[in-house]
Amino acid sequence: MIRQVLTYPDPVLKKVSRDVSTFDEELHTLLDDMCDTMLAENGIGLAAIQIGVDLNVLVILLPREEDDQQHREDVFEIINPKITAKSGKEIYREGCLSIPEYYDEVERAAEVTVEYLDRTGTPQTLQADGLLAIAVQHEMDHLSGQLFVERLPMLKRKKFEKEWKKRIRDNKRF
Ligand code: Y12
Ligand code: CO
Repeated sequence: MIRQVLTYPDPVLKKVSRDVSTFDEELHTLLDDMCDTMLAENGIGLAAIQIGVDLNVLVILLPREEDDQQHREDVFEIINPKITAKSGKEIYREGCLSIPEYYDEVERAAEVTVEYLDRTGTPQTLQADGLLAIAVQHEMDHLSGQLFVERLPMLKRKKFEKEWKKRIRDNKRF
């Protein structure tokens, strides 16, 4: 089922999410709905808080190199993630389904190691680089109530806030 994605500055997006302790049907429905919603909105990543659920759950689905298409079976379902190692630096022009039509450059670690649980509660380790590493860090920020615009330098952040207020005033928000 497709759920509604909350948009900035919805205060729910600032909530700190909590760990999942029960790996049941309800969690599986949440994960399936998150994947449906991400695909319906043309996203490549989504955190549960973006649909109003304050649990440490995120999904990421990158397009394949061979056909540039997203294949549902490639989805990473990441629960209670912890970054255990990071290295390097990379600047990427990010976007977010909660801040539609705004993209800006953010610096993050180029490689990360993430320990997490899958939908059955089984521990997994992911060593990510490239777009996957950026996506994991972007989505993990959502779990602590942080949006990528909060990582912008002050002047860019001010410009964003001005543009966004104008957009809300003009009722151009989705
Ligand atoms: C790199 C950087 C950021 C991430 C986090 C995941 N971000 C997204 O999935 C953002 C997707 C997005 C899609 C939009 O829709 C379309 O382009 C049709 C969009 O909407 C508009 O701009 C109208 C905004 C964001 C992962 C990896
Ligand atoms: Co986002």
